[in-house]
Amino acid sequence: MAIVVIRQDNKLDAWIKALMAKAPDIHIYSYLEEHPKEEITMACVWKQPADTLKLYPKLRCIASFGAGVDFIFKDHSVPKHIPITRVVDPVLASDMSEFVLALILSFFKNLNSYKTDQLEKVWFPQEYKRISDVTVGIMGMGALGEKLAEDLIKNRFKVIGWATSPKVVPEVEVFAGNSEKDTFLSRSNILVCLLPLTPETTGILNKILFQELPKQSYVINVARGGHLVDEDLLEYIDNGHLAGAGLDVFHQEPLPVEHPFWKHPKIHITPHVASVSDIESVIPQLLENYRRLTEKLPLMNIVSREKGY
Ligand code: NDP
Ligand code: OXD
Repeated sequence: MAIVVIRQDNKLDAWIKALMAKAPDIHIYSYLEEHPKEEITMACVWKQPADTLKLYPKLRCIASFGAGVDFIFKDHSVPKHIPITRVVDPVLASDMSEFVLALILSFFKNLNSYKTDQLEKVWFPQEYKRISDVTVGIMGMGALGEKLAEDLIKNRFKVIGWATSPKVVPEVEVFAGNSEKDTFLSRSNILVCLLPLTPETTGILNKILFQELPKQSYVINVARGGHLVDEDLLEYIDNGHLAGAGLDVFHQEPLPVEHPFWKHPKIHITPHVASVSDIESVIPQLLENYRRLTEKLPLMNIVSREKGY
């Protein structure tokens, strides 16, 4: 039994080093080195190259290094019978919540546009907005959405949520399913997307949805670029219906230099950093699942292949 670590970014070595330090008795390989493929039972992955996962005949668990698993489902070479797990971590959730809170406050305290004014030496006080003036609508009331809701409530925001199934979340009205989507949208002055990317949610942030939002709403997408129809967002900001957007995720990352989002004064861009898996906090759950695999116990945080998240 052994683990292979597969990720194409510059964090490959750091994760392997940290895993080895915490589990010196487990064989842990980088996918880039020569390794015995028939020994591998667990693959820890982040945006693996297509066709890599089918190389391991004894694979029994594919563990995402992040909360999202869309990149695993997108790779059609991934064997269908192998359980897929994901990260569910309080640090990831509180990091996301802090980030979204910062985006919300920068928007409605006008900090984004004052920064643009500063660069042009423009002195132009804008209408003052308070927390009591806005309702935040969270699309996706899962591990991250619920934590965000809790923190926003602590900060005196009115919060509503949307999920596939009904939920009871203290002080938050949660709408469920497509039949309640429009009511949810009509009350969201700030819309935060924290949905998983699935066939049902691809392109969900489009002009039909924007039209349902109150005028001058602000859209925050910290989930996946595939949720957003880029042209529709530009159209709805430029026609004045939306006040702007905070975007952390994009169809293509890094965002291509010629993309119109870069220079749009009402779009605030960050490079997919809203919440990043913390090595110290995530490694124990990866190793715990490896232990469970070894002892043939049920794995934690398995995603549903049927639902795609
Ligand atoms: P969860 O799986 O815990 O929660 C997903 C939520 O979305 C659930 O409430 C689910 O409803 C709801 N949902 C799913 N499909 C639909 C649908 N069709 N209609 C309505 N609601 C739906 O995910 P997490 O909260 O852990 O993570 C969310 C996403 O955030 C990840 O998939 C990832 O893409 C993104 N992410 C982005 C990061 C960044 O840095 N930008 C960092 C980490 C994650 P129900 O509860 O009823 O099943
Ligand atoms: C994740 C991410 O899914 O960082 O965890 O995007």
